[in-house]
Amino acid sequence: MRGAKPPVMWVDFRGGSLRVPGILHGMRWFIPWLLIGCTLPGDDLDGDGWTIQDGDCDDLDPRVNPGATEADDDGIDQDCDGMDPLLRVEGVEHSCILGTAGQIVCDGLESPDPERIWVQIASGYFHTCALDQAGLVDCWGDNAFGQSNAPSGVYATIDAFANHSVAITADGIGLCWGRCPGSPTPD
Ligand SMILES: [Ca+2]
Ligand SMILES: [Ca+2]
Repeated sequence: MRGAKPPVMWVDFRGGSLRVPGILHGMRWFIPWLLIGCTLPGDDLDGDGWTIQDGDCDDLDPRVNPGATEADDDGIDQDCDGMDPLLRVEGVEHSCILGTAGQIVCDGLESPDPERIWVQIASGYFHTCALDQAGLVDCWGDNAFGQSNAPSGVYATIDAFANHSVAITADGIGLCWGRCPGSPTPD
């Protein structure tokens, strides 16, 4: 019989079937995509066991959720902690991570100014220094030897050792502060 369409159709959606009324048959391929935009926080679209409510920061990618293993420097925040790590440094009882977006987060030591874009980081035993995109250095943590007293200036690169810090200025001059080699009681 001509023109006799079934009253409903079914399309696959999120592991099940979705009933499509006859009047919407022409749209049946678009309906699942339309519904993705209307999902609730309790939904788990990518089936990784984590919902947006649980902290899944990309519910269309099952490789991304708070339980995922982070892969460094790939432009993706796999574990949803707000950071894609570029460099990890470790001192005594503290560690810091420099993210690809220029943020620094430390554990066991305070983190530096979140408003600045950091490009380099180095840790000594109990202190850490970082260089920002303007070439300014900040050091924090233990300062018993002055290792956190970064001289003001514009720097090209920095490094940190047990109880001293070093840097090369934008003009190519090497500097050391703290318990430097050559001092009466060097590291
Ligand atoms: Ca999910
Ligand atoms: Ca990553």
